[in-house]
Amino acid sequence: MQQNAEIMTPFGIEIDLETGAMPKATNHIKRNASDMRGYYQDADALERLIAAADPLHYEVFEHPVPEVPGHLMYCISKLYPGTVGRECFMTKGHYHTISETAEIYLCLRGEGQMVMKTAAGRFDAKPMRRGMMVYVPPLWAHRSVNTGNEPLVSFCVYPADAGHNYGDIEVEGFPSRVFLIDGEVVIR
Ligand code: PAN
Ligand code: ZN
Repeated sequence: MQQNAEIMTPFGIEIDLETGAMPKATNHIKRNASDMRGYYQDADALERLIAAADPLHYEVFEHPVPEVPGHLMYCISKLYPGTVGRECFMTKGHYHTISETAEIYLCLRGEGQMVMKTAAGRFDAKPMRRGMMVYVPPLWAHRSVNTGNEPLVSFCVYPADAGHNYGDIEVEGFPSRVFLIDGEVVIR
């Protein structure tokens, strides 16, 4: 058998499938409203939110593995509910740096949408709710959006060497946004 990767000792860790809590997570990424400047349509509404409380927007909990081919990175993504104007709280969204890498999101809690786009201009959105698995194929940028009133929690798995390319989405954005208008989810 060919042996390129270093031998790693197997491990198991606990994940609470109701809340997404991963007690052994060692990496904790936090994004507040003030980290989201430039992402929402209503920039003034975002500034008001920042001035009022600068609430926590989303968190990612990771128990890292080596970022080399063959390994699988996995994490819990927890996106809080809320709106900026009428636009639902969302993650920044990204392509993978190695763009030919896919990702699986298994939704554990909450309600939302996974919005996706390709560089060539295709757009798609898939609903997220407990028990839904969204498969993000290679080449699709992805952003999760919370349309509900509790945290949107997902377990994500992707190739550990994939990397995150935020710059292209900062420039291009997504062709559609997700709003809550009179209690209805509107993607436009
Ligand atoms: C997820 C995301 C997580 C946060 O783990 O990184 O939901 O979203 P942003 O990275 O767009 O801020 C993932 O897709 N990893 O590849
Ligand atoms: Zn990703």
